[in-house]
Amino acid sequence: MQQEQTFVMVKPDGVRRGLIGSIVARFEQKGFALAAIELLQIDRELAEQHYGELRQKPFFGELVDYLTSGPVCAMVWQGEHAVENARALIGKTNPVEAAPGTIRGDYAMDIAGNIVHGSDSAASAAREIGLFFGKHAAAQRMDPYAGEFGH
Ligand code: DAT
Ligand code: MG
Repeated sequence: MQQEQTFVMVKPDGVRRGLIGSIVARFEQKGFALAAIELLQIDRELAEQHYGELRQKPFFGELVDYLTSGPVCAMVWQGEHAVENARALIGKTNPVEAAPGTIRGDYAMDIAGNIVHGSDSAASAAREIGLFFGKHAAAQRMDPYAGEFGH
């Protein structure tokens, strides 16, 4: 069995709407194994690096604003054909086209707020896992609940 890892992230509106548990449940029920999970507030530099290939797009600024608007839940999920299986579970980029039964099809209405990210290839997964779980990211990490709960 060929094991693969993929990077999945619940974006800030998914976290705000309390959808982390529902999204995690879908990955577990599908058969993925959770390899890493962390709630973190990312800075603009990390958001820009993550979506670097979209830098020239007219919506890039809004995309970075969106991704840095609150904590995200970064995850690594593992299993057979993890990249393709995760993309199938997540559904098409535009929630209007995402089939009911997929995460975007069931929980999102608009492309600018499509609540979840999944790597598009094994190479992207390796790059994104390094960005979010590598040493550099760990050094930059902020406590999303700083000041609350007696922190
Ligand atoms: P995906 O997230 O399905 O891999 P992508 O990599 O092409 O899609 O784009 C990354 C994100 O950018 C996407 O999840 C939402 C946003 N986006 C893409 N196309 C957009 C558009 N035309 N208008 C606004 N946001 C867009
Ligand atoms: Mg993409």
